[in-house]
Amino acid sequence: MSQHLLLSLVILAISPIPGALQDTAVSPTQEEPEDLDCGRPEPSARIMGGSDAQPGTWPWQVSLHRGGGHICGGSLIAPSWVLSAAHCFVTNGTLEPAAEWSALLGAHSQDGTPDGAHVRAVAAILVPDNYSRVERGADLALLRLAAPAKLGPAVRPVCLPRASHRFAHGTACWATGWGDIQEADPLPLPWVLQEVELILLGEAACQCLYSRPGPFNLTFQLLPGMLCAGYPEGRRDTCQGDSGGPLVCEEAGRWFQAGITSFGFGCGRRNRPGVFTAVAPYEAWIREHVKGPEPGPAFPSQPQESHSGLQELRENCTIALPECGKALQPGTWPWEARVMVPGSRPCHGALVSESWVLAPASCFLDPISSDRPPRDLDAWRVLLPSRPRAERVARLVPHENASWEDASDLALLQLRAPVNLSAAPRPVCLPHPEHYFLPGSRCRLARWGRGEPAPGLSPLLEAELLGGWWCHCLYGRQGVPVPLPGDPPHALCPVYLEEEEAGRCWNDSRWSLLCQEEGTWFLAGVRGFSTGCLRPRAFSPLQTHGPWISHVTRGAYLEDQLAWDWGPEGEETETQTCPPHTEHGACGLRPEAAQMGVQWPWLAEVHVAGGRVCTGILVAPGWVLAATHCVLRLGSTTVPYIEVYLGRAGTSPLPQGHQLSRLVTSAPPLLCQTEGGSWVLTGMAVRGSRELFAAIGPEEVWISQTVGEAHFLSPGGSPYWPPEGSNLCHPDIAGASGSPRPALFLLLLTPLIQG
Ligand code: 4AZ
Repeated sequence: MSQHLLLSLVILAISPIPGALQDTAVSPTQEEPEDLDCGRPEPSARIMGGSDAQPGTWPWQVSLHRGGGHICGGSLIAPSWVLSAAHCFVTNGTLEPAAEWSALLGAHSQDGTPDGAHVRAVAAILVPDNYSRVERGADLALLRLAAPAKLGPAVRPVCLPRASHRFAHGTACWATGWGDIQEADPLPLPWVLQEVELILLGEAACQCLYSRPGPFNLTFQLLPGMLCAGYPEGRRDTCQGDSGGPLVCEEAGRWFQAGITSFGFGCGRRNRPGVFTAVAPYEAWIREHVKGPEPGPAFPSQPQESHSGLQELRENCTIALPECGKALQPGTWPWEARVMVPGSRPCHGALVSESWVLAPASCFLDPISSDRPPRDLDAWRVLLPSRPRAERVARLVPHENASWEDASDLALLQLRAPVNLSAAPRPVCLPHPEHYFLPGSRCRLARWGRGEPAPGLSPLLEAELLGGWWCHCLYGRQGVPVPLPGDPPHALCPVYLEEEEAGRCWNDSRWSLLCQEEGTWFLAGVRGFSTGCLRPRAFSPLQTHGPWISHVTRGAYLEDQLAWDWGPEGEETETQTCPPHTEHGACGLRPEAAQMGVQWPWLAEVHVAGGRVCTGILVAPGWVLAATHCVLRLGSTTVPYIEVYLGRAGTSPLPQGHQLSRLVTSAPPLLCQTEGGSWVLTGMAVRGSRELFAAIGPEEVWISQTVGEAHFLSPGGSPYWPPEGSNLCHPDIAGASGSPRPALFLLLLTPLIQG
């Protein structure tokens, strides 16, 4: 159900629940016949973030089965009646046949044939006439059992509140069920009933939490007849499969059912508490429909003490902020973990919860004997910031597909004792699978694994995320559609902002990619050894591993997306296809003379802020080479705003009638034609000269490292510039020796969105 709700919640107007439902058929003073004791478990005796219940603690808990398996929870309110949620039984507006359902009573674990448990067929399902969808309220159902339940220590009814019953905000109540323990993470065998303590939130607090911007622009209007319970910080909650089950609160030794688990946005998310159907407003409806010779449900009057102690607290709207991903200063990462394995260099990883560190599996597993996990964990230590002593390691859990080359080179290490989280250590935030890191997000690289960066290279390298479309086209799987925002991308491409300096490359290093949203850092991706320098590189997105990490750790800090301005890029990806890659030999060819206009198809106009226009050369689908002196003002190191127009070189009119004073600041490049007819970029004009050219040849390594797709024509393996003595280009010009070094800029193109 949570999946469906991810996309379907809409703004709803407050509408009162129909009068009949608010009417109380019974005056608050009327007493029940004492024939049915309720709300008292035998004195002996996930949900997300909960724990195993003790047998007999919640004897009214019912499991509703269809097709042989648990679907929803319910509560026994009378020997022949179970209360549950309407949405469990209504599909596309149609009530499912009662005959398909059965009720399991008195069960603790659902593995095998549970002791003392028994099954009853369902004879009838009743749903309020005004029920349509969970988020419109009235999400309750009554199930009449074909035969009364056998009451005993493990099977007893719960007390129902009268319409006048008030449960105070801030009351600690309990929800129970066999539902998922996290989003899309079913309760593992032996399926022991889970319990979780939840705080009742007042209407104002709940509405305030839900009105915070969140994934998929979800807004939700809390309606009369609904209540919320949970925590602003999330982490403890009901989840899929708990629906229909009870939320009970103890008053004077009796347990009253305050709510029926109905829905929520996801499970355990920050500012998204669980939403329940309030039971008290439905007293009249329940009384009206429960008929028969058996005793009906008990509605004891509210114990005096709890009623009189009730003060209507004014709730303040306390929004929870992320608890993960806060760093006082970039680079001093409070989640930085160094795993010390005797005999090896430290392995860099990241703290993802109180007890778990994520790091590359290849730090710990021997690729040759990968089926033999290390046994000497006793000697391993984890160093965390601001911790006086090293932590000991209890367990190593490699990713099930851990391999050494790819995205699943991941392992989780459990610390022997959880650490107290504070400013440091503090876990990094992990993205949910649907997280969409916006193009242009500010990111940084952090050490990952054992690799050491080249000496002198700052581990604080700043990067900006390339749009998903470009990243996909540069590195993605060709022929596979560009993933839409909300679908996990195949790759994340940071473009480094700092200038490369000769010799300082990121060889021999693994890196993790941290991206910031609203001051909160997410571990967005990881990549293995990279060769080459600062060309944008593909990082494997971590978001696809979120479910595995949260399954193993049961408490990693998965955090919702915090920046929502998707901009036009979101829509763009839908229709765009990647440009065809340069085919071998397809570079350097000029169109037939007959074709109009474009004489030199690789030439581009580079428009620099301030009115300068200079010549650029298209060297790969996304890359234009330009002379530094054209792009940068003398003495300046900041790159100005640049627009590049392809397919024209100083001859075409400016777009949209803009007037620009054109000052062409660099002369055309020097091109030589090879014997095969292709034109080869041989030299760039030296600043201020129209005759002197700096040879491109010595820059081949840099260009090819930065632009993977640049095509170097090298017949017979020799460099592309003509051999000495060639009559195609004058050796004095083409030869590398003695000519000035060109100062070049590579411009990475991103599509310009026309307004
Ligand atoms: C469900 O799908 C469901 N976190 C129940 C409760 C919640 C979310 C989903 C509340 O049954």
